[in-house]
Amino acid sequence: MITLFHSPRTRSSRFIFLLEELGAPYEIHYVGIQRGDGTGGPDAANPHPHGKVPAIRDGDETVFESSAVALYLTDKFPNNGLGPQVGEAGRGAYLTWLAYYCGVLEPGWMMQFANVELPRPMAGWPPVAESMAHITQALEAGPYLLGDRFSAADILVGTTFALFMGGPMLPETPLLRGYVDRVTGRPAYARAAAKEEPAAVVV
Ligand SMILES: N[C@@H](CCC(=O)N[C@@H](CS)C(=O)NCC(=O)O)C(=O)O
Repeated sequence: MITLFHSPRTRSSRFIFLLEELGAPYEIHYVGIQRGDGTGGPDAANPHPHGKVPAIRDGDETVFESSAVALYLTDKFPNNGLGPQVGEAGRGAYLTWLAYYCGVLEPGWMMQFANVELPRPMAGWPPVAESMAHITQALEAGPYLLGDRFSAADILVGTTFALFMGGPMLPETPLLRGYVDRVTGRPAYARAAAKEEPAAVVV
């Protein structure tokens, strides 16, 4: 049984989506986090060393960082094919997109958001325009990052695009709209959305 440490409307939401896709046995432990508006704070029940979400527990294992959690889960629950396994075609691209998401896309966006510029050889990632051109090229061949195959990498990237598309960080294009609709139109996404908030207690 996987325990997902989750806080509503955060980066952990997409792991309910992934766990639903995988058909994995899981429970959600709802935890508080420090929010952007200054409310909330770290929750003693959360095993994440920085009080963030997502984190998962599987027996004695604790896993955090979105890309690591995605890889751990798709390796552990391979049946629905959400991530190419070791030795399978597409494994290299899959690992690359998972690392690209957290090591290239997110830092680039955060730098743009904060209006910070690092000299290119110092920053380990290209500017957003360059990474978006790379992603666009992959999706044009697509329809998913791995071509025909929907994977957990699309859950990370597609749900992030769903949040930011149309805003100053991510102008909407027909290609991105189609991609986001394909990802968020999946039945597992709707099932996950129903579990996003803790069930209301009836008194
Ligand atoms: N790189 C981490 C980022 C996790 C993260 O920053 N999560 C936010 C919620 S979206 C959080 O927990 N913030 C609370 C805090 O920073 O204390 C990952 O992708 O797992």
